[in-house]
Amino acid sequence: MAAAGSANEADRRFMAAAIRLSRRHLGLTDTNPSVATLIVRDDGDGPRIVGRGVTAIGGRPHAEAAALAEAGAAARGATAYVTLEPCAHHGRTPPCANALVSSGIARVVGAAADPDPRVNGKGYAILREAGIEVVEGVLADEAADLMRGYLMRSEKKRPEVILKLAVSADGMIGRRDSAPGKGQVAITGAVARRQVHMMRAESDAILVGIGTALADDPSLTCRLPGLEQRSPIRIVLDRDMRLPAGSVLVRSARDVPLLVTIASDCPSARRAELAEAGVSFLAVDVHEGHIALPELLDDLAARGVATLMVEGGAYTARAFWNEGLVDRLALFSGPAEIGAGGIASPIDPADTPQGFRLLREARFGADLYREFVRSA
Ligand code: AOF
Ligand code: ZN
Repeated sequence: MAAAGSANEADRRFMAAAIRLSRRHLGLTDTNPSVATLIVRDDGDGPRIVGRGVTAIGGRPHAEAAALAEAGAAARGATAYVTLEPCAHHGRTPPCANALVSSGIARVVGAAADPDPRVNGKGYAILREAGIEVVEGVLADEAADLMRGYLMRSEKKRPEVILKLAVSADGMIGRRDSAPGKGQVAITGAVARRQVHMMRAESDAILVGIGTALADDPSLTCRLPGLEQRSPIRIVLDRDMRLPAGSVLVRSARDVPLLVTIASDCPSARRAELAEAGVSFLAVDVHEGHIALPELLDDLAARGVATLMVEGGAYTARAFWNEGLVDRLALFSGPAEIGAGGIASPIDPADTPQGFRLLREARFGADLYREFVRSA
């Protein structure tokens, strides 16, 4: 039986590199998390990466399989860095723990634990039983941070909700009575908007209220050069099915999936027309005039959504926030003022919201970005 083993500085460095690699397929691995594996060997002349892998687009093969294939015979006696506990189940691929054993790997350094009941400690146990030295939990929080949607969906059966909020210098998040076509108020600048597109690419779904869909006629796609194929499912909260067939959202429904959530008792007169354009529907209950958000989140998780980005508008943002459904707050503060007719932010942009902690802070052009996560 191998010793428990402990992590050293090089372990943390390679794990940090593996975690960076795991970002590559965020939002592209279906219900599977985007995991990375690095295989490192040291033949006396310093450590060298001989294999690297990331969970494939669509979720399979797993990261370990790709890294072992690249390493080939060089895996024998090497260390494998895995950002998630290697799987122990015969799913659509054989267990990665067994593949690591067969490869002759001598040591496995793992970051996050896998709550999937088919794994959940069994992966590490297989490795230990085979005499492999296992070190668990190295940079576990950093790895889990990138898999939080997967972890949330596995453990709580609902997606992680990221609220993107842009607050003006005078504390507003939008303007009231916005007429179609005239309602757009740019709070953030171009650099911050690119960051938002990156966040879209890394999410499974992006949601807006019908007010924003009517006022802005947005496309809600990721338009970063090279990442155009990474647009997530678009969701519109549209109790009464008011979304026009001529909207940019509906016209692009054949290219990027569009899900319209409607009241269960919504008359279906327009349904055929929108369905013809490629729109899908999700009927949800309405409580006191509003779509029941917790129920909607359950339904979305069941459909495989692990990370949901809520982009607005003001009412939708307030609803998610006030119902305590936000897990992560992506807060942009811009120098512009909205003035009369503004809708006040539910969050004071100068403070850390209660129950949250600041995860990172950055400047995008003239805008300040702060990301808060719910404290455990
Ligand atoms: C790994 N390496 O790269 C990933 C893992 O549907 P399957 O058969 O692909 O199994 C999905 C489960 O595999 C998922 O719930 C999680 O437990 C694990 N993900 N495991 O060893 C990987 N992505
Ligand atoms: Zn696996």
